[in-house]
Amino acid sequence: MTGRRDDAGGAGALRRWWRAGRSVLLEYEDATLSVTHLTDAIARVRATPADFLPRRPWSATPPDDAFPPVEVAVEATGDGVTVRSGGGLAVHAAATGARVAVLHRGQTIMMDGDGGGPAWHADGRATWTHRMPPDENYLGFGERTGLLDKRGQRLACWCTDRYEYQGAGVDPLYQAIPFYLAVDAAGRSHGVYLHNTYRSVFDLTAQREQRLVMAVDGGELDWYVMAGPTPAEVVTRFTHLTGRMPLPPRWALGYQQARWGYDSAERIRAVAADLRRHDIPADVLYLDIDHQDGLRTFTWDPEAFPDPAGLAADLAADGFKLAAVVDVGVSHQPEGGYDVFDEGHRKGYFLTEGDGLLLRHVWPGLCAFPDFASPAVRQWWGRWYASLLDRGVRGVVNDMNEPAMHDLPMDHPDSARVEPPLDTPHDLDADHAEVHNVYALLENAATDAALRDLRPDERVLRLSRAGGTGIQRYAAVWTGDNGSYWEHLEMSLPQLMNLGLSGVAFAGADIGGFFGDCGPELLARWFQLGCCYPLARNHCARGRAAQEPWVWGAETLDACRAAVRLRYRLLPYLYTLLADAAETGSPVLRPLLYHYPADRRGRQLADQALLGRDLLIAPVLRPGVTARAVYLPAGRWYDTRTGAVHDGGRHVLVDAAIGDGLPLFARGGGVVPSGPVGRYADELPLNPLTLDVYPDRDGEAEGELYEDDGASMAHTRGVRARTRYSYRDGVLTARPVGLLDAPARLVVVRVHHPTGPELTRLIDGGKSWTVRA
Ligand code: MIG
Repeated sequence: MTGRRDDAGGAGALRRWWRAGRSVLLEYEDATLSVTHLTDAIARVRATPADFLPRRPWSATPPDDAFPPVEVAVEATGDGVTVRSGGGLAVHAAATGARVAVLHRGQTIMMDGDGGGPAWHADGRATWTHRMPPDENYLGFGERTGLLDKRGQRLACWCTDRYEYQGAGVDPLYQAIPFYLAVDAAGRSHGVYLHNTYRSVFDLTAQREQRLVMAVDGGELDWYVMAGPTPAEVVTRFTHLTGRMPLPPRWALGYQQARWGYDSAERIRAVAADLRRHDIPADVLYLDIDHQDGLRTFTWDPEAFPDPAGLAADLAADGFKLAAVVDVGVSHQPEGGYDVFDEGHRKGYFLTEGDGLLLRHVWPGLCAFPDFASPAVRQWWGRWYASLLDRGVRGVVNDMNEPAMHDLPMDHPDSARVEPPLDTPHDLDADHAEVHNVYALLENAATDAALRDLRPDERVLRLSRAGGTGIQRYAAVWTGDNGSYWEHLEMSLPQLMNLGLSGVAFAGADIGGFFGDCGPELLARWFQLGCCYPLARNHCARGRAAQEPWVWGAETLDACRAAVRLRYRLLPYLYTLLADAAETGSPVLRPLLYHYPADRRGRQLADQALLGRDLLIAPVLRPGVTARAVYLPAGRWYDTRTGAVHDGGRHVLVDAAIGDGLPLFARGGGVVPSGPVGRYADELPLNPLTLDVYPDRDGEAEGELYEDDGASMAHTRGVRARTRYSYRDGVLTARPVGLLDAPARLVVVRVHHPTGPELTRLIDGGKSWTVRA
């Protein structure tokens, strides 16, 4: 490394610059800077005191050349060099220090203040310091504890198994996504993605000095800036860069029941029967590590689960799908008898330490760990998923993939969580310091490739605990081992909203909390909120109090059932949101700021959320509460429980006893599709379709419905349609957009008139139609 000083070395003065392909390269005394426009609104900035590093196969972004060419204008003055796209995204590199300012359409959106810019430190870390304007808010950052805005915090990106995590300050958790969305006082937004898989830290604590520092432990200073100006545009651009999710099966939106400790086929059957008996709609049951033989991955306990295929078939006849857990630790059995270990060992597929295998403790005892950096290992790992799918399993959960491991046996009192040493070698000449944050991502890439191969025309539910940037391409995410505390109920909302802004639209927290004992009131409230999570799964740790909806008596059961039924009623709306996420990356659960970025009163709110554009939820997050204040942004809002109509831009106080159900508001201007409630998601056809029309102040409303067979990959079976509804001058019109084949069926149109009774019409709907209502 040239030009490194004792402590921090900067870039020095600009010597010369030139265009190299689609990049502009700037040579400073002690570093080189590169500026590359990938689209009109996305630019990449890299700086190095040495040579630029080659692209890694686990990069979450495509190679620069994969983007269509962009015209840029370059302008050099005494101050430095400006590279500007036709779309008005300008990157200005200063004449000294490789300090960078970013402008969008003439407005400065990022700035390196004094002492800003890139620096390389004697300890091997590198930092890039930007200005942190006092009125800017910072969201995203993947999966975090705490509230929405991360000003004042220090956030590390390092996939970490947080067994029994508590409180708001715990950091980091399982997902490492070094991305943030910045929103200024006027609501103008931009995003920054730090393209580096080593441990990184965003330091937003220097508020007085107005400094935001990005630090990396290794690799390169390499970041992308995405212009808005709206948060939605930033998220769309970030997911354009890092990928979007394939549409999951529609049933994955159904209620899901799990528990570590459902340890026999009989228990699973009993839970299924209880769900049906108590009239709780449900779609998915989970097999935790309890189904495995000796807790070994990809095996079945022959006594507790003697006939998995028979179990799956019986459950399927009742509308249930089975999902099963996969751990990355492979039981070390040198004496033979466990084919996953035998084969992996023989082929040299496990991580090593010195001359031997890297062995640590997980549930089955000492374990070896696959090296997912190797394409051959990924292919091999993927094939084992057949041992689940061939027995009727239709969902997989990749757990313990941070990777999680202990130094001593799990039941030893001094057993502590450890990590592979940072210098553990991986394939492609990498070490663990570089691979750690993509270890789970690469496992999920293996799972994804295998499932597409094993089930080319079936969408399989995939869930992962750990992951990194772009995990949404492969799996949904749950927020790991939370607890049965009110604080965790509250935290789940900002946690999932920030995940959504970070590209992970399909995610959920364990309903009821994983650790701790959930009581009736907390359970009921958790169902009310949890049934609005993109992924709604009740899950509980082994040995803790049961938390199925029926364990606390009639009142709790009724509240839980009502919450689940509301979700099933809204499945057409939710599925459309998932289709939108697959197409544009838009989150399902959104902070108010997503649609109202300039609204100062709404932008920090973490105790209410938008479910899509047209519904606003205001859950109760504290015990003993029977009413709550709800902030409604500008416009007209309808209380869906009472029919009351409010003008937004202010707070309203609403009844919120448990029996009142979830406070749920509809946006004036929206059309919300819903359907009949079956015992499981696909039991009943969407007939009749109900359209709730909520006119805005001008008497207008709009909405969309996406539908398909809900299960095939290639959309080969049944309908596939997107229909747009628009209401104006008392007439509702349905028009197909893009796709064809909206089926003929009954449609219940309910126009909510703020001044008169609501109007209901029953019509024969087909592809396109018009009705006066
Ligand atoms: O260290 O498989 O987050 O959902 O039930 C605990 C047992 C291991 C952690 C997962 C949790 C799962 C549990 N696993």
